[in-house]
Amino acid sequence: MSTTPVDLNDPATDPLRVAGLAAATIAERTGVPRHDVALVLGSGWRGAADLLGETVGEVDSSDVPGFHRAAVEGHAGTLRSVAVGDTGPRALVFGTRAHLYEGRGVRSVVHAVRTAKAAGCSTIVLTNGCGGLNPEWAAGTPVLISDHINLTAQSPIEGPNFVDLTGLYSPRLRELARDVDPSLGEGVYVQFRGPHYETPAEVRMARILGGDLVGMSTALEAIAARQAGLEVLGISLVTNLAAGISDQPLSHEEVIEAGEAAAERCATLLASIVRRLG
Ligand code: 8IG
Repeated sequence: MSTTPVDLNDPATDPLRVAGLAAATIAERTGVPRHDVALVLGSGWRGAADLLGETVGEVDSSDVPGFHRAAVEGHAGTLRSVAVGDTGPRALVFGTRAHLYEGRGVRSVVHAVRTAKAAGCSTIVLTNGCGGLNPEWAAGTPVLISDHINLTAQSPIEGPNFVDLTGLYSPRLRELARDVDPSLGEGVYVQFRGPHYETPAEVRMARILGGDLVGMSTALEAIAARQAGLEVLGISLVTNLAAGISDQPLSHEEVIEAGEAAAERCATLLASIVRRLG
């Protein structure tokens, strides 16, 4: 089945209306009218979908208004409704995300977040694979996001809407996550546009600015989530040391491998956290 394509970038298009259409499609296709928690699974986190609970419905994202086929290898292009135990939350799992570097604009980047809100969610868990600035975080280490620095020079918020971002990465949910795994560290996530990785000089800059993690997603999504009133948990998987932190050049294959090696730990961690959100 295919839907009429919507152009999110048309100024005449209301992105919240498209999010509403997307949520209605998800409800119809999964048979689940409302969801409680949304998860966006980034590099290294995809295995979590299977561990969360029972998948009760699955939709190809290209059948949902405003979504596109995944651009990156290793990004599954489906939306799943997962029942987390008998009493746990209904989870809406986005196995794909739109990146700014795909060139479809910010509305496209945050469409999943707005769809999650329209589907009834009150919490969103944003995960990603990223580069680490702390040499003690070996590839395969999950890290809680404590705050972010948005270096994309873009915002998902349109018009004079001065949204407060204090406590954006929920202190309550970070505490809950550390309760599940006390070894979890925390860091400031720096979003670059990509798709190229940083130069070593840019990584030094990120460090001077107060960053601990560098990546190409999450910050814009978190901003849209705050605007929507969602409680945000952000977790990064360090899949590589950032450029210049180690003497190794970066490769997408290395990133995929580190993600695969860490998949089980990440999946277990995420499942334990989501179970407690019920
Ligand atoms: I996975 O080192 C992954 N994504 N910007 N830098 C940036 N994004 C990333 C990196 C990285 N690793």
